[in-house]
Amino acid sequence: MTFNIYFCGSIRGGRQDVEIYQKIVQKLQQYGKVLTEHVSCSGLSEKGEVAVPQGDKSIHDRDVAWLEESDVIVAEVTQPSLGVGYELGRAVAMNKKILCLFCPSSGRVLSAMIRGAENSTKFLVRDYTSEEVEGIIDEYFSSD
Ligand code: 6IA
Repeated sequence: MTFNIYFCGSIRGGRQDVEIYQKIVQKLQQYGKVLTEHVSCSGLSEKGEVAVPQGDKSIHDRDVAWLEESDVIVAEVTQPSLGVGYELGRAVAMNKKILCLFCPSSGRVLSAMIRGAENSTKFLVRDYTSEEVEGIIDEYFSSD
């Protein structure tokens, strides 16, 4: 089965982890259509200003529509981002399947509102290293 996959990653929260976003998105593309491939685009800066004639409201409304259309949400949650947290809250309210990926070697401690949402069924949180992340994604999609 191929999925509609919504990938979440920090934009205005900071773009430090864009290389790992690219690795994750490339892997996810083996399993379906990544609706939000632009999140991993290295040309997109923290200001999120790469040709945005439409403005923030249309970005929000389009992203919420894509969340509705998605089968699975995969979020890289190491770099704290208000937008990613908001997307995850909306996705929980929509009863979507969610995989959060966190890199402990960053030295950060994940928000309790994300770590604490893990329920072993629809909302999973996986700690990863860069070498492990593709295997974690394979395991997630093969256990479906
Ligand atoms: O608060 P943040 O900016 O860090 O939120 C990041 C999250 O919100 C991502 O997972 C995206 O899905 C969503 N998001 C935030 N800004 C944009 C955006 N900006 N476009 C699409 N989704 C966004 C404009 C860039 C575009 C013209 C390529």
